[in-house]
Parts: sequence; C-alpha cells; structure tokens
Amino acid sequence: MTHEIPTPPGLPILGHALLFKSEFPMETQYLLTKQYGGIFRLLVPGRSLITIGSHELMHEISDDKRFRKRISGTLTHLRYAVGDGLLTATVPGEENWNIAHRVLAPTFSAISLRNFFDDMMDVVSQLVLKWERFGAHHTIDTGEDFTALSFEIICLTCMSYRINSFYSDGAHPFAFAVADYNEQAFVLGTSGLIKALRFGAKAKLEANKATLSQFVDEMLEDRKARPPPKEDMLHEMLHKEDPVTGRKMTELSVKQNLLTLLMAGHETTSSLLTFALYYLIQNPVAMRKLREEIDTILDGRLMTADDMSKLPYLIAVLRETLRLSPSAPARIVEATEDTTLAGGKYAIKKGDELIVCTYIAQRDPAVWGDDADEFRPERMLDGKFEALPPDAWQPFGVGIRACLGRAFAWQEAQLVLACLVQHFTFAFADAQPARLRVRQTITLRPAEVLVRAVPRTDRR
Ligand code: MNH
Repeated sequence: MTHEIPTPPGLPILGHALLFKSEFPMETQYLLTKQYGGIFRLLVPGRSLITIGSHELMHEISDDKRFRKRISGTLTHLRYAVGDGLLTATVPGEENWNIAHRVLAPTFSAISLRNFFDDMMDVVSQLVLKWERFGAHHTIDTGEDFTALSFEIICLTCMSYRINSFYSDGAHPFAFAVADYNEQAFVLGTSGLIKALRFGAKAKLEANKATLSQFVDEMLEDRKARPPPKEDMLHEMLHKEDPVTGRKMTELSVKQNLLTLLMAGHETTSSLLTFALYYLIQNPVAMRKLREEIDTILDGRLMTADDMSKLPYLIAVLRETLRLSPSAPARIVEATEDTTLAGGKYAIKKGDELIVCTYIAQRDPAVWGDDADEFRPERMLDGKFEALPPDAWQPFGVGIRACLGRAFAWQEAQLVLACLVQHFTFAFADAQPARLRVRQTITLRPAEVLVRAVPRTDRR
C-alpha cells in the first residue's frame, strides 16, 4: 500500500505560491520539512513539485537509473541563452552535450588545472594588493570583491581575457550582465507571471542576452585574428576533436559553452568564498586553527600548487561551508520510470518532477546530529568526511550531471582563502548587520558580508 505524499494546505489556483519569502524561498521549504518530513508536495501555478529534504531520500534520488536531471523552471530560462550547452542540455538525447563533455572534461581534471594556478594567483595577488592599500579601516563588501575576482579568474583561464575589474568601480558590464541574466532567469522560472511582469524580467533577460552574445562574439573574432597567449579552455573547445565521434564542437556549441562556463563558474565560487569568510569571522577558534595551519605549511612564502594537498583544515572549512550553504541550493530531477520511494511508501510516476533541496538534506539531523545547523569544520576532519554515508554531502550534484568545475572551484577557493588568511586578520565592519541575510536566486549567497581586513604584522 502506498501513501499520499503529504501536501501542506494551500490556496486554489495559487497553491503554495504565497508561502514563499521572495529573498530566500528555501527557508520556507526548510521549515516545512521540519513540519512535514523529508518529502512533501508543493503546488505552484502550472507545476507540481515533490520536495525532497532528507538525506535518506536525497540518496535514493541520486540513482542515475531511475532519475535524471530535468531542464525546467529557471534552467529553461538559462537555456534560452546557452541552448544545449553543458549545464542546460537534456541527457540522454542531445549529442552536443556528449561532445562538449568529452572535449572539456580532461581540461577540468585536477592535474590539468595546475596549468591555471599561476593565472589564479595573479588575480588573487591583485585583490591582496587592493585590500592592503585600503588599509585596516576601510569597509570591504566581500561579495562584490569576490564576484569580481572569480569573474576575472574564469575569463582569464577560459579565454585569456582580462576584465581588470579591480581597476574600475562597480561590476564590469559583462559581469553585471551575467549576474543579472541569472537573476532574471530565476524570477521568470520561479515567481509566476505577475511578479515577472511587474519587474520586467523578460525585457531585462533579452537585454542581458544581447550583451552577452556580443561579448562572446568579440572574443571569438579576436581569437581568429590573433593566436592565444596559451592553450586556454577556448583553445581546447575550438581545436580538440572528440575522441569518440572524431568531431569538433560546432561554432554555436563553442559559443554556448563559453557562456555556460562564465555563468556557472563565477557566482558559485564567489558565494562559497563569501560564506566561508563569514563563518570564519563568526568562529574565531576555527579561524585561529586555519591561520596556524597556513602559517605552519606556507611559512610566509607564496602558496604553490603542491601545497593544495597539505591543508586539511582549509579543506574542512570549505566542505563545512558548502554543507551549510551550498552555492547551488537545489537541483531538479524527473523519474525516468514509474517507481516508489522510501521502501515502497510513496508512488512516483514517470515524468514526475522532484526538487532535491541540498540545502535542507545537508542539515539532516539523522546524519549530522542535533548541532547540524552549526558551523563545525571538525566534522569533516580525520577521516570523518570519508566515513559519511553515501550522498550525505553533495553540493556539486551527483552522477553524470555533476559539476564539471568542481576541481576548478576547489583550487580557486583554496588559493584565495589561504592567501587572504596569510595576509590579513579579519573583523566585521561596523555596518555588518547582526543577522546574516541570505539571498537565493539560482545560487545562494549572503546579501552582505562587510569586513575590515587588517594587514598582518605578526607573520614569520
Ligand atoms: Mn558547477 C553543474 C555546483 C563551480 C561548471 N555545478 C553543477 C551542479 C552543481 C554545481 C550542484 C549540478 C546542477 C544540476 O544538477 O542542475 N559548481 C557548483 C558549486 C560550485 C561550482 C557549488 C562552486 C563552489 N561549476 C563551478 C565552476 C565551473 C562550473 C567554477 C566552471 C568553471 N557546473 C559547471 C558545469 C556544470 C555544473 C559546466 C554542468 C555539468 C553537466 O551537466 O554536464
């Protein structure tokens, strides 16, 4: 006998649409999980979403045989700009995904990424210099600077192109267009027609799309006119043959995947860095342990690629940050066959849409205990991470559609955080609100983390 999937009381037509806080809808789903358990059904106009918020069920859904990624909601609106690029393709079915994946996957391996270490260090050094010049009394908006930093890094590694964000005020027009495109896609994908109309989301989406398309066209023209300074990702996309079909990526696919990497590859990492710094300032003991580790291993010299495997506490800090605040807080899958969940308890029909709330399931007390909502890097140390039940920690998704940029993000985040902690001590600026406001679009990020960075004088 199967059970009905629980459904909170809702309104006719609007269903549960009005329950959600617009800044941070996942907070509502979190509270509903406490009340209804790890699975419940939400109805919003035109969609019925089965919400998954427990580790047990997240694990069950992470089964490539019965469930696969579905392009709907926000991703449909991203797809409008980037087509069957890596993030927004339907698989199986769209051959361009297979080709692009085989062409790019080797570039994203941890070994190849060492080629980009110096570029990343170059950009981080610019940020360190900027903060040193500001001095100890300046209020730094970390989200803003980390977004500029990660956009600069993705442009440099992808296309050997410098935005030079640290030499201008505010976001670069292309960085702004990427961020605003993502935001409008989220409004269109989740908010229903009335709000989308009110904010003119579609018109903004179009304007950003035009800006982005023009940007990438200029990059491609420039590349045809001049050889690149190094074999960057664009070089691979333009010239490498897919080992299976012998085909190269089409011109359109190159363009769409360039844009995909710019979109997928900067706000996520910037959000990880912003949250990590927030948690570290909140938790002085963790900050002290991290600083001691970095001072011991680096001993005052510049970090190298070889150091990345020698900093276990730094890795634990990043893992714990992504557990509590996964940059991509949810993903959407559909059932590929009629099936059941929870040992036959709930019936799922082929084509049913499920939203897997990583943000909620990674706080499941059944795995993480009663202090699941607290930042404690120690739970990721000394073999404890490796001993976790499968799929307990999955901020990068799972299976064939898992994040391609995982090692890239990891290298960038380690390098940035290590360099910053090596050079500065941090405190919240006076303007920092007592309670952290979280903003959710397609990503999750703090509304503001305002800090003061005091250049260290105690370094060996
Ligand atoms: Mn990333 C897919 C999280 C950084 C490029 N990424 C995904 C998915 C998650 C994710 C989750 C799966 C989405 C889904 O199922 O719908 N990504 C992250 C996080 C970070 C991140 C938490 C940083 C922290 N991602 C990056 C970076 C890049 C990148 C950096 C590129 C430089 N991500 C991708 C691509 C995909 C993806 C490409 C799509 C992979 C595929 O479906 O083939």
